[in-house]
Amino acid sequence: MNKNALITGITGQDGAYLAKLLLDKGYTVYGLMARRGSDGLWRLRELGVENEVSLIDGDLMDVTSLIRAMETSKASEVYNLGAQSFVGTSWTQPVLTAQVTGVGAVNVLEAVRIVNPEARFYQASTSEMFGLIQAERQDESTPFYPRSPYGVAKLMAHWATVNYRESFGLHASSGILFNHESPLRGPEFVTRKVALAVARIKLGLQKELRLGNIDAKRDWGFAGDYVEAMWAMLQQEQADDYVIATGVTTTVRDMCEIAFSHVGLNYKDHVVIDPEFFRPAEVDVLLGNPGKAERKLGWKPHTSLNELIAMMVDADMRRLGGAPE
Ligand code: NAP
Ligand code: G4F
Repeated sequence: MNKNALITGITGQDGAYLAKLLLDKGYTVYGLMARRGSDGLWRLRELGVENEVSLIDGDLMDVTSLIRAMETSKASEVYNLGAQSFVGTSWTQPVLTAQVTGVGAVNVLEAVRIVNPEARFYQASTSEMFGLIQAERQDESTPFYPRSPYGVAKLMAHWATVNYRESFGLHASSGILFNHESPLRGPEFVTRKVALAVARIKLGLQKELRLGNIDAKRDWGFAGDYVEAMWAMLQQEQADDYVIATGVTTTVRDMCEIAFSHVGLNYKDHVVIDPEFFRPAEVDVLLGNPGKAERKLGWKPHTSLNELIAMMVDADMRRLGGAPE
């Protein structure tokens, strides 16, 4: 095995897990890194791979930097994970979201087409595209109905991936991934927000946790399991699109119950509903059907929501200096 891979979004949650997976498989891993003031390498450091990857300066909005990244990396597999990925922010920064999350994907596809059209391409599509769901369990044939500027931008990127496959014959696949979480999740997303608050409350550092719509339901899996599906898609002879999910949906409320009870607390004593965290349009429920991925990729999730939330709370307890439960 002597393959080169390029990952955009390598400093994000999935980028870090995917980098580790590919390194373990013997790949030489390059990552596109946008210039930032703060330390962007903490996730790669936590997984012990900070010094194993080669970072290339670049930005999804600058196609010339992507062409250079393709030339430098000589990648035969390109994973486009970079995005403005927080749904809430997409209402306050819709144009940036469209540029990074939507046009950014087209920029990567163009760089692949120009520099090495033989390279295999993965697009990080999302269950947010289903939005106002048109079927009780969403699969690859369920119509899309995005409910946020983020969902709209991702839909553009998704169809661009399909279009480059059909127009130019690129080996371009799209993973329609449902929510996936981990101890490396950004603190703005609800599972990590809850895990961090639970750890802080348990250690006496905070008393309440302010949340928005806790009746929303999500199909939550573990990011470490989901990056295996990304890799598997690019190993197929034919490029295609796949739903990646657990097939189980849970309310934010019940997820809170799991997290608080893990450390012997009752969520009802601490959760406060705050209108600030409600969204202009909500995705009420998501529930995926990963049957195609199981049949064609041999992929299955291995981590239950209880295990996942326990792992996240324990990691935050450890980071704060408390003993995990
Ligand atoms: P994440 O933690 O937010 O990571 C996003 C990455 O994109 C970060 O490395 C970020 O770098 C990078 N990025 C942002 N703007 C950029 C720009 N202009 N140029 C280059 N890089 C830029 O997201 P994630 O949870 O790992 O998700 C990975 C991908 O899967 C995203 O595309 C997301 O939309 C999609 N997705 C996620 C889920 C999920 O549940 N996690 C589900 C479906 C799809 P900085 O940190 O330096 O800004
Ligand atoms: O954790 P969330 O912010 O994730 P959301 O909006 O489902 O998006 C995530 O999953 C998508 C896949 O479906 C990805 F494409 C996307 O990039 C991202 O990774 O919110 C989950 C639910 C929402 O219904 C939200 O309204 O939790 C609800 N919620 C209730 N209170 C909250 C809060 N969400 C956040 N972030 N913060 C709250 O206080």
